[in-house]
Amino acid sequence: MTRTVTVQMEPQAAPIDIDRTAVIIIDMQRDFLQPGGFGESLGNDVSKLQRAVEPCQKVLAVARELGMLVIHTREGHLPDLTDLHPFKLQRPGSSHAGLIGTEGPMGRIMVRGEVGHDIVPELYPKPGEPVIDKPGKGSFSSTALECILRAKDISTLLVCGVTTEICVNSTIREANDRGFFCICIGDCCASYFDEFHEMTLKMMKAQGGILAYVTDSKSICDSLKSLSS
Ligand code: TIU
Repeated sequence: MTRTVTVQMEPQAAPIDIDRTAVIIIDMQRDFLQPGGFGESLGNDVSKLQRAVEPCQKVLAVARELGMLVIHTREGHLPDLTDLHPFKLQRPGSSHAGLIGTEGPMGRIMVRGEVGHDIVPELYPKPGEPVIDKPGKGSFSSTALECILRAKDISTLLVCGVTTEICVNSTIREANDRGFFCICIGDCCASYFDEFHEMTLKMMKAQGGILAYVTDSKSICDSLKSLSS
């Protein structure tokens, strides 16, 4: 029997088959959310990303209870930085040049295996949940994500994470081009820039949901919970 629920979204409500739907939590890492990491080194107020944590916890709890596929991603690089392209490291003329790989209070910035690279404790993956390590902004580029989604017959993605306009946006664009129906859960995403967050959500859902439909954690949780009652 299929488990289908209708979700309130913009530009319009739509049904989703939860057995073909995955929750993907993008880059909820200390490096972006906590002081002393990559985000703060770039001059950002990292406290602005905290607002996404609790809504993500709520969505995760319901998704796990229903046995949905939950996938986490982490942006970062190999310790020898061989997967770090020169432009990402140097950004010619930028005051932010050369940050990645340097020592910080949470270890080497954006390097796999370091404390700062890992996911914040509140949203830590459960055993069995795939964790995708990616060197870029999009979650499909140079990763096995598409392979995993196809193997599990996933057609719909509920997308959460940070930052809305960078890695969430890149991932949704990649997914959209690969034929996945993307639903961005707005309050489960956050940015260091309020206006970028708002405009990214607006842009995704414009033109009849050209990139993604947009909803919020309450709408998703209410719809999903109707299955367990
Ligand atoms: N700087 C910023 O807003 N974002 C990133 O560098 N990566 C992600 O969004 N994960």
